[in-house]
Amino acid sequence: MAKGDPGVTTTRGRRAAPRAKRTAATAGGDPELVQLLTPAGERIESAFGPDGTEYRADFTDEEYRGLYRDLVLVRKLDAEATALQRQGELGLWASLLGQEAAQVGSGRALRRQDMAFPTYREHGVLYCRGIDPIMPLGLFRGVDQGGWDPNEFKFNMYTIVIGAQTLHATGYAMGVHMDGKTGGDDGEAVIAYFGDGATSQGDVNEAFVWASVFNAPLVFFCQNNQYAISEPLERQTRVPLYQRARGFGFPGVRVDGNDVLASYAVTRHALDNARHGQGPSLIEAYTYRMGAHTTSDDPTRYRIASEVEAWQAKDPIARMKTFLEKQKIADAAFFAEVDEQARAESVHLRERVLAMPDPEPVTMFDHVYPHGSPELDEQRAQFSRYLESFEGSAH
Ligand SMILES: Cc1ncc(C[n+]2csc(CCOP(=O)(O)OP(=O)(O)O)c2C)c(N)n1
Ligand SMILES: [Mg+2]
Repeated sequence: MAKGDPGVTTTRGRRAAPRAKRTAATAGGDPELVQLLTPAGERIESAFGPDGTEYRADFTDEEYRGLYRDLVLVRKLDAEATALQRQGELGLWASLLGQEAAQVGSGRALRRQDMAFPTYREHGVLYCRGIDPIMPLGLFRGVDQGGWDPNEFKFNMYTIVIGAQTLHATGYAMGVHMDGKTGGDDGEAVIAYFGDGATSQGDVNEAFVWASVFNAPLVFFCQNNQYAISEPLERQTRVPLYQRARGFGFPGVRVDGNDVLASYAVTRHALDNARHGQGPSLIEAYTYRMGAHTTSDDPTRYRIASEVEAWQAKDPIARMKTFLEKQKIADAAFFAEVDEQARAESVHLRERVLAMPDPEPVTMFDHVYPHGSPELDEQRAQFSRYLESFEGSAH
């Protein structure tokens, strides 16, 4: 890792973790889980992965506050989108509630040159990539295809087909490697997001094989939120998901996905290994989908309230707030200011969603190919004639 980056070394201005040597194991945590911030907001100095890698993350106070701000903003924007769907303004919404730390931690660990391949739930990563959060709302409102330029933001389009983006990411990462863009600190790494359910897909297993044997600079980032719609984790696997990596020939690690600091540290480490030519790895971010699968799902049909309550106690934002308060890194005025920013941004988001114009039906042909095609031109003309055939048509 480059000098001066969070998660590397303790340099001037950075707040070192508390002196006492506490690791995940000594803190009474799960030794299988890399954790740097407990649900009670207690900071752990370092934690070890299954291959003995030591993970630490030292941030400046400003960086800690920045991560907290990201978490709160992302949750608020997500809540606003859910409300907009309930009021009929979006066709559907896939909420990230509960998964903010996994997404903000990994999203902030990306360097500018790194490329990300999301599913349909990565609104927090999208936010970290600097994309206007209005963009996915256009997609879920059904008025555009998402709208952002994947090359400009180094964030591919949302992918609904489960697991397909892991193959796209593998091909892209193989290209990065063949173009000689790996090997140094300025090398490019690629990250592919997917869920626990996706690990049962053929695409994902093929991606594992190809990435492994071609040494692709790729981080497989699995958010294990315990469910694939109504299917619980035990219907996907008999072993912890991170252990699957070993059979494909690359390292795997399980991180506390509700811990933004550990999610950052583990992802940064894996990305840097990839960019230096050390090949792929798998991160299993152990987390929980606090809401419904999407707004068309009712989770009370297949899971019990006590399970949700148990995860509520591991909330990613609450533990960060407790930590910032205890360490006097942030005061009441800061928390109030963040809340106010989140409120103002969500109001602004709502206003812009309501103002989104409905597209002309014929524009659906516009973005199929960059330069069109004769066949498509004919289809467009045919469709236009059809629309014009209606009495009183403005077309
Ligand atoms: C190839 C394919 N099969 C089925 C579906 C329907 N489907 C949409 S989401 C989903 C569950 C995905 O679960 P998981 O991978 O755990 O991701 P999560 O939604 O929990 O983030 C399924 C089966 C689909 N979109 N694509
Ligand atoms: Mg899932």
